Amino acid sequence: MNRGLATAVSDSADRQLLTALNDQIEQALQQSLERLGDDCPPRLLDAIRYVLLAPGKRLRPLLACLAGHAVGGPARAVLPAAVAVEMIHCYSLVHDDLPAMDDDDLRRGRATCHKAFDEATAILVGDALQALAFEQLGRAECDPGRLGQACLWLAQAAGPEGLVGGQMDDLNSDQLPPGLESVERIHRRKTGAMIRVSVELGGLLAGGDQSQLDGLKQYGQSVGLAFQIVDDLLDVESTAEEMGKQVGKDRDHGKMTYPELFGIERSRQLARQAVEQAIRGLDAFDRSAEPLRELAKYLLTRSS
Ligand code: GRG
Repeated sequence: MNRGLATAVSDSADRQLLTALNDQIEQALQQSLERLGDDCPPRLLDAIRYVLLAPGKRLRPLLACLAGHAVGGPARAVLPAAVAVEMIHCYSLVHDDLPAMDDDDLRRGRATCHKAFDEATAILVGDALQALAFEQLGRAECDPGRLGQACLWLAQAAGPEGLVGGQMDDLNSDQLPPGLESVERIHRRKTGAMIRVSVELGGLLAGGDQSQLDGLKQYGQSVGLAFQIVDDLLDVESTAEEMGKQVGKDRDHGKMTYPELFGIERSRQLARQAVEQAIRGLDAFDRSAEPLRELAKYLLTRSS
């Protein structure tokens, strides 16, 4: 995603920024595992490395870093949060792929964790990544009040009222009344909460003030929604090769998705509206928020 985005933006300074952030994120992810010592069993470490360093789009860490840039803070202040959100995201993918949930064999173009290792290891990788995320965030060098707030926001976004609650409702979505309200309620938590909090943490750790954080929250919420609508459309229109994961499963499992409820054209329109709403959240920001605006527009054209 970030390489695709970097080539899509026209301004050369923004292109350079995106390329530099991409490198810093990959480096920070690698470094986050280097401090793990002998008490971490080697097979567990191998599996954590396999999952965390697999070629993902790094959307959430990039959003955190770009939100930090928008409020004028240095990337190094935000990188611990960028690593933390990617760790939570990776744990959720590993658990989602397990036989008890989506039962997938392919993720990021490779065998899923439980296929490459085994189910027990995959469960423990998820557990470990969730704990490591908070350890990483705890290493952020910032005002203790902001750090406490960051831990709280991340726990809420990842927990039973966020990612986990959204996943639970998605698994049981055949018991919910079909319609916009149900589908938005699921996606706001399952996908949206982690995307929104990535943006918020970037702004918070980089020193953003309340009105900046409010604008970033609106941006994060709407970008999360646009991302999910496009993900639903790609599940219908794309191939496993392009996506690096199985496609068409939502329909096969009777999941409540935007194309299922509204058809392709209306779903595309809803995604465009969500992107416009996201960009409006950045009205009070100057040019420094341009990469965030570009990213929101790019989401509509992504093919993986
Ligand atoms: C197990 C608690 C728990 C939650 C699982 C991640 C998840 C919730 C479900 C995955 C199913 C899915 C297709 C969700 C749609 C949005 C999503 C999270 C897509 C994957 O994120 P990307 O596209 O992945 O950012 P990469 O691999 O690029 O990081």
